[in-house]
This record gives sequence, structure tokens and C-alpha cells, in this order.
Amino acid sequence: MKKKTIMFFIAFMVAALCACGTNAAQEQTVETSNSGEETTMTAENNSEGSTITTENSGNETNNAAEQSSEDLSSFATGIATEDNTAESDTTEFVLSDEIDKRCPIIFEANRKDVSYGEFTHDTYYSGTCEMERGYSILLPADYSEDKKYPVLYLLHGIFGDEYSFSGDKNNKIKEIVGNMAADGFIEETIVVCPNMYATSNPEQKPAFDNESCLPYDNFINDLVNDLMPHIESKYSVLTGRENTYLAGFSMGGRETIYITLQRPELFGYVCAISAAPGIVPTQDKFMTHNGQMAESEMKFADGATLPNVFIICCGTRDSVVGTYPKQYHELLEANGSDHIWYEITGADHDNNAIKSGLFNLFKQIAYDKTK
Ligand code: FER
Repeated sequence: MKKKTIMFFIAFMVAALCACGTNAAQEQTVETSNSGEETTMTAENNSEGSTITTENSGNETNNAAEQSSEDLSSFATGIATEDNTAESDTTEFVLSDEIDKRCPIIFEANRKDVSYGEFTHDTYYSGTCEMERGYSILLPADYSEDKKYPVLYLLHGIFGDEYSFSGDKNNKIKEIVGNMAADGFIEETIVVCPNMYATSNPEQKPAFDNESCLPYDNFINDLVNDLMPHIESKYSVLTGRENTYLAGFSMGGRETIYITLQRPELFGYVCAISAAPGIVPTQDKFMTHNGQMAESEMKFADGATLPNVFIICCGTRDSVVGTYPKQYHELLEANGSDHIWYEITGADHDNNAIKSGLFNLFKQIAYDKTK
């Protein structure tokens, strides 16, 4: 009996040690181009969740209702990706106005020399939705009322909410913004992640049909009339378009483009990552879209104050929105509306696209503000 207990104990210890090994943080030593000093960086390995694969074909119909709730959650922040820093750019970082396809490793790594902010949750009253609504907010680690900070509003994908980005460690948002600020490229920046489903009916839920998508298109009103005034009154923020940034992923990318075209005077720096279809009429594998505007209307108004930076990007292997972001780029170009378009080689509808888009937005901000 005693022998058995000892054997069991040894087996348990071996199993526990093996489990620890697979989760052990990987230590890497890199040189930061900015300081020339050696920095030890820890890349946590937090990959979890399932991968969904969908065919990337234009017009085939698909019953979205058949997808499980686990599959649906992957729309909001993207298909789960391994925390694969090897896919990141390891070349030396030099600030320029060039696009880097991948976020450099020094900016997405969790570094011991940097203090990162943590997401917290708060609420505001939305007159648009006639109810209290939630948002997640990432304040800099040493946030102080004595300083003022620019703000990035970051919009989630379909079926998401204000926790979609804050709940996914693999998007590296706090690392990218924290590292770029710590290295002196950008100012310390507040990131606000709202719930983009702006409905006054608590029973209404998102789905792949035009009626169910209207609250996403209504978010422009909630953002401009309710959330932005709330953030500007509650936190110590810099205001005005130079200090107000907008970015979004997928459904959030679609609304980012829509809001930017409608209110370009409000946002100086914008990035739409893997933007979903439906700004203009179309039919994809999920639904037939009425469109928010005609193709000829997809442009900035004549004489409008334009964003300093307006990026549209997408992975070359996006299995959810396919080539729709490229079509937006082509339409805007045909309609004479300036923007930066780039493709992220090998990225799917996933965090590789999100990391690349956010990094390049901040890189463009850094370059533009030091000009
Ligand atoms: C669609 C394809 C993709 C669509 C929305 C999405 C509303 C959004 C995907 C995401 O947010 O991840 O046809 O229609």
C-alpha cells in the first residue's frame, strides 16, 4: 500500500513537471535599436482555444447559425493564433514612414524592463442606447492626472463585446503600446475598447442579417455623442484629432472606415484591420449586405479635413473577409480618397493581422508626430 502511494506520488510529480515544461515562459535576449542596450524579454506562451477554418470563396452561402458559440467568439478577436513570435519581424527597427508587414519582436514581447498597464472595466450612460454600457480601458502603468494622454478607440469584431480584446493575451495590445511608449516612439496612450453593438433593445443580438447588424452601424452615434464625451470628462486625456485615434478589427474595421468617412475631422490617425464586408452592397458567404452607402459615395466629402494617417490592411490568407478589404482600398482609390493599403503576408483573420495593424498605426503616428 505504502509502495503504491510512493509510486503514485512519483508519477504525479513527473506529470506535473512535464506540464510545467510546456507552459514555461520562453526567454529571449534581443537588442533594442533605440538604446543599444541588451534587454531580456519574456514571451509568455498563452495559446488557447480552437482554430476555425472557413473556405475563402466569394459567393457561396453558408448557414452561420450552424456554427457553435465557440466558433462565433473567434470572429470577435480573430481566429486563435499561437503566440508565435518567430513569425514576427526580427530585423532591426528603424523609425520611418515605411510599413513593416510584421510587428517587430521588440514591440510585441513582454519585456522585463517595461511596466505595462492593465485593462479595467467601467461604464457610461449612453443616450443613444438609453442605457448604461460597458467599456474596457487600458491606462498606462503610471497613469497620472498630472499628465494628459492621447486615446485610441479600438473596435472589436462581430459577436464581440468590450472584453474581446482585453480577454485575449495573444493580441499583445498592452505590450505593443507599452513598449513603443517605453522606447520613446509614441506618447503613453490610453486604449478604450467599447462594446460596439449600440442597440437600445437588450433583447437584440448580432447575427448575419441586415437588421441585426444595424446596431453596429449605429455605434458612430454612441461613440461620438456618449462614449467620447464620457472618456474626455472622466480621464486625463488630450483631445482633438491629433490625439484621437481609431482602429478596429473585422466588423470593427468596417465601422472604423465608415466612421472615418463620416467624421474625418474627429480622428487624426486611423487603422482598419481585416475590415468586414457591408459598407457597400454585396453578397458574401454569410449574407447579402444592403450596404451603408453606394460605391460612388465611399469617399471623403469634398473639402473634408482628412486623417493624417488612414491605414487599411488585411492578411493575404484571410479566410473570413477574403478580399473585401482590398476592394475597399480599390474603391477609395477610384474615388480619390487617400489612404495607405498593405497586405500582411501569410496572416489569416487573426492576431497576426491585429498586431501588424496596431503596430503600423503607432509607427505612422510616431513618424508623423516627429516630422
Ligand atoms: C460578413 C463577414 C464577416 C459580415 C461580418 C463579418 C456582417 C465579420 C467578421 C468579424 O467581425 O470577425 O459578411 O457581415
